[in-house]
Amino acid sequence: MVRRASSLNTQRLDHIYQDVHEEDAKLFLHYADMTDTSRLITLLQELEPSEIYNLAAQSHVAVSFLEPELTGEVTGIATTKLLEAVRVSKIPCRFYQASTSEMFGDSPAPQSENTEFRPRSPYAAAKLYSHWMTKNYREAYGIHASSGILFNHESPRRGETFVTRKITRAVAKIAAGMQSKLYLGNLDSIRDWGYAPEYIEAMWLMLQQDEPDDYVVATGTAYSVRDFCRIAFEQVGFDWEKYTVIDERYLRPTEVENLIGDPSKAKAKLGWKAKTLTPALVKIMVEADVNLYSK
Ligand code: G4F
Repeated sequence: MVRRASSLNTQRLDHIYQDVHEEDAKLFLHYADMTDTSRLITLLQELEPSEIYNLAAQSHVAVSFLEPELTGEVTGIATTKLLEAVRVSKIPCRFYQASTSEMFGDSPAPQSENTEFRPRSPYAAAKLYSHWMTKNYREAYGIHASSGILFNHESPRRGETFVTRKITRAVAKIAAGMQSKLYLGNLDSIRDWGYAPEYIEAMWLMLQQDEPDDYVVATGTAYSVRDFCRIAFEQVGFDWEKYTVIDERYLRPTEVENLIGDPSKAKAKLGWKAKTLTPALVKIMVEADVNLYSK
């Protein structure tokens, strides 16, 4: 689904999009908006999908403090609209909900499917609502609905305002003489950063199971924002401390300090295990940005 905008914003799909006849297309984008229930129903009736992946969200945690209500509408209530569309249309499709490690908030690490949820942002609270609604539609209506509780997953296609891409892009621009400093907020946060393509495979695996369920998807390893920054600058032979400046604008009203996943269940039931750990991920992302900016 794609939202209507006056200028194109689908650049990250350009590599799979082809301007060919609908029947030959690998990817077809349908105009729809997650806040429009009637459109969700007509689209489902038209397509009769076998699988639905709900990744729609206002997904930036810091922005959710500025736009809490919109975040609640799109990241929370819209999931119910989509689940309702599935229920009333009676199409026997499987449903994936993109839940998130942010739902754990300040619960002690490592976090598993049995860890208490203690959300610390409007984004996390909205995602937790969607998580519970997905579980409720599974139990109440027998819908094959699963939630993937994904820890941070990154790639060269990551949006530029998330910390990983902000860092790797800055490293490449500094190396190319196009930028002088990198301004960051909290360097002490610990995250469990994995490689997005592998996480997509885990999502798909969840919908191939006979029974729907919830799964943590993570590498099980921990690095701080400071570590990520240091490793990224090392890729181009620079000392991160010379270029990185703390800027209070990037601090959040409440922070999630420590997210480290326990992916044992995904390994046991889905046969899934992360192959790319954080240092290798940093290398992939820095190389991609160096290529981009050296051009
Ligand atoms: O890259 P981030 O903005 O990602 P965050 O908040 O962990 O959320 C991401 O991962 C979640 C999965 O756990 C997703 F659900 C969510 O949609 C999103 O994809 O920030 C990571 C950490 C935070 O602790 C933040 O405070 O980096 C810290 N940070 C420090 N300086 C910064 C910055 N984050 C951003 N975005 N920009 C900074 O300048």
